[in-house]
Amino acid sequence: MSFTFQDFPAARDDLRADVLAGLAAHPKAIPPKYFYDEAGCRLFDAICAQPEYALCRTEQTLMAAHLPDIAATLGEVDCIVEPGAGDCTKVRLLLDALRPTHLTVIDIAGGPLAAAAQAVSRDYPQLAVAALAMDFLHDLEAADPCLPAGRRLVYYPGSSIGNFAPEAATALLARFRRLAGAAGHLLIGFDLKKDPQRLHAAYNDAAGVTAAFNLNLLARLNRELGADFDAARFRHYAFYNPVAGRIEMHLVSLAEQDVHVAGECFHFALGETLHTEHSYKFRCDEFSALALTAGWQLAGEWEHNGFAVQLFR
Ligand code: AVJ
Repeated sequence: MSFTFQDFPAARDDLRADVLAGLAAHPKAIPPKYFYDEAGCRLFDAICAQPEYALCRTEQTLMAAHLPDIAATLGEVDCIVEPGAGDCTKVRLLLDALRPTHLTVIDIAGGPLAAAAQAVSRDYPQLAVAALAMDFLHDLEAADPCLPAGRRLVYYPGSSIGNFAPEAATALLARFRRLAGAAGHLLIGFDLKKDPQRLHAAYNDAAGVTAAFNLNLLARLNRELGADFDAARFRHYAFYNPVAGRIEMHLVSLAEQDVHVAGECFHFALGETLHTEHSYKFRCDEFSALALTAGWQLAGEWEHNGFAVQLFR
C-alpha cells in the first residue's frame, strides 16, 4: 500500500482576488468553483438527490451499465488521473474495472482530498495513490512530474466541463491532452441538450435546493471575506439560453444596494445580476468536435437518458 500527499500552495486559487475582480467587472461574475465550500458540497449532494436533477444519477447508471464495454475499448491502463476528484467516490468504480497500478487525484480542497485518497489507498492495497492539492485550472503542469510513465487515463466525469465556455473548455481539454501523454486517453462525461423545460426544472427544483446552493456563495463571502451581503436581497435566477446552449445561473439584486467585500464597496442597481455559473449542454457530435480541436480523437461514446460519456485517444 502506498499513499503520498503533495501540496502545491503556489497553484492555489485566490478567492479574495477573484471575487474583487469579479465584482468590479461588468457584468459582475464569480467563478463557479467557489460554490464548493463545506456547505456548498453538502448542498450539491442534495441537488443530486432532487427528482428534477437527474445528471448525477444518470451518469452513475450509464457508467455501471457500460463499464465493461468502456474497459474493453480502453485496453490496459497503468495510471488514472482525476482532476477535481473531491471525495473520490466516482473513480472507485473505474479502479475495479480497470485495475491500474497508479491513481493520481487532484483537488483544490487538500484536506478532504487527502482523507478520501487515503481511504481509497486502504481499500486498494495494490494501488499506488497520490493526492495533489492544487487548483488544476491554475497550474496542471505542476502535476506532470508526479505522474508515472505508462498508459494514462484522464477521468473528468460529472459534466464539470460544462462550467467552461467553449474557448476555456478547449484550453482545458488541451491541457488534459498534454497530461495524458501520447498513449493516453480521456474519459469525460457531459450533459446533453434536451427539452429546455427539463433543463429549466433541473436548475429550479421545487424544494429550492439549487437556490440555496447559489445563495450559499454569498454566505461564504460573508464568512471568508468579511462581506456584508444580505441574501434576502438577492434572488436565485437560472434559465436555459438555447442560443448559447447553456444554463445561466445568476443572483439578481432585488434592490439598489451597496455591498462591502474585503474593505471595498460595490454598488448593485435594482435588477443587476451577479453571474455565478454557466452550465453548457452539448450534442455528442458537438462535443467530439470541440475535443478534436484540443487534439483528441473520439474512440467511444455511450449515451443514457440525456447524458453522455465519450472516450478519446
Ligand atoms: C457540477 C457543474 C455539473 O452544472 O449541473 C448543479 C453544478 N449547478 N446545479 C451543473 C450545478 C447548479 C453542476 N456541475
